Amino acid sequence: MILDPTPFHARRERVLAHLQAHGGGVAIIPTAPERERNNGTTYAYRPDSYFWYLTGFREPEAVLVLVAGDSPRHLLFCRAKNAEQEIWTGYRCGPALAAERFVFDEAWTIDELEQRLPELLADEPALWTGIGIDPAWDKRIVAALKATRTLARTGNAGSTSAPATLHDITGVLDEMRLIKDDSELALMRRAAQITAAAHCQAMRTTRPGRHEYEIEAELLHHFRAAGSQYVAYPSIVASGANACVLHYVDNDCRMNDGELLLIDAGCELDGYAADITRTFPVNGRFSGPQRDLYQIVLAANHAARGAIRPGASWNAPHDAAVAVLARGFVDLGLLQGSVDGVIESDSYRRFYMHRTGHWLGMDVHDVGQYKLKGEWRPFVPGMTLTVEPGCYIRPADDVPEAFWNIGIRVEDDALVTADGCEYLTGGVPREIDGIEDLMRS
Ligand SMILES: [Mn+2]
Repeated sequence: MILDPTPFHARRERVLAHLQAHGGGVAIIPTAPERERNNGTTYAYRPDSYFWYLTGFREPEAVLVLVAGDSPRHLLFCRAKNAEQEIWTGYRCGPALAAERFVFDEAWTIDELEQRLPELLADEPALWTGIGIDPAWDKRIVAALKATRTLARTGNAGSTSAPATLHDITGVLDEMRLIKDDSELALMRRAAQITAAAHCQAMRTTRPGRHEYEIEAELLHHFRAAGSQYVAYPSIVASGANACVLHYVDNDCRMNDGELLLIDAGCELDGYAADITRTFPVNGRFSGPQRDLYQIVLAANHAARGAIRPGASWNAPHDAAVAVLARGFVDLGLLQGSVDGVIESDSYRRFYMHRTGHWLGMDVHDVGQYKLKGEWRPFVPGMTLTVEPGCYIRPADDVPEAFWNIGIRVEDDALVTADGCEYLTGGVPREIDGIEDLMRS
């Protein structure tokens, strides 16, 4: 695969500029380890998001090192070429070609990491890395610092020292990742398109008597056939009462006439997630009570979308969605009292117990603070987030039976633009007419 190394190189330059502005030092960022699933088989490999964001390099057993200072350097440790191993587990780029293709000043084999780290850390003022994420990595960092001190005592006539300061680099990287650049947005748009088309296919192929897993298979087929590498998270395909289980992933029930089907599924394309939820009738026609509830959730989605613009608070779309949902719950007789009372007492949370969105990016629940100094942060162009109001009605004596076991969520992926927000997920209908028309086609 031909890959453009330019955006990855530019991000590393930004990290180096940050180090430079904060006393210099060396940044060390490892990729994710391979993980065993059971008895000698591993999970599909997925690189660490920070490492991937800064390198574009997808092989396991690799470490990025950035050295600030008068002559900044981009360094990579990766697996050596190995003719025997490559027969079994596939191509390895090797340091020489990796340095050329991914634009590193130098690259070495991963076996040299332990020996070279003390030399790279000697006389540096600070070490920047992810701390407290992976205990195995924390141990390696402590060992490298110890080895650097030993080097300082024994080598070079006592003229060297180990870094005096240890910085957690994830906060710096989180703020960078929160604002998407053009190459990231291109991938997120494509991931959203693929996912929207898969949801359309799910709507076209759902009918009473089929099983949830058959529809999951339609989604997976479409994701992979369109070139995406993984699902961004386990797909939720929940018919009837299953939709009231927020993280239902068994997907093994038969779908019945008269039920709704809630699908929360998204693909991951070249490291970027999409996250879409649609809810539609198994038989292609919303019933009266389903329609009443659906219109309320849809109106909450519209209201939340309208509250997203630069300068608005992170919490504004949630407040807007809650206001619409609370009004709807009171109007339908699901909750008693005034709309303000329902909001102030949190009683709406009986039917809407989650928040209205999260950051979206390389991780489906992407990195980035939601508050700054204790206050909800304002939106800035280039941020991407989900908008996902819902309602979940379990059977109860004080709830009209017509609404029992209805779970609805309408989730879209939003980009904050210069003057408002844009949905990346317009490729799958969310209005009742659009859904029913598609299911008839
Ligand atoms: Mn979501």
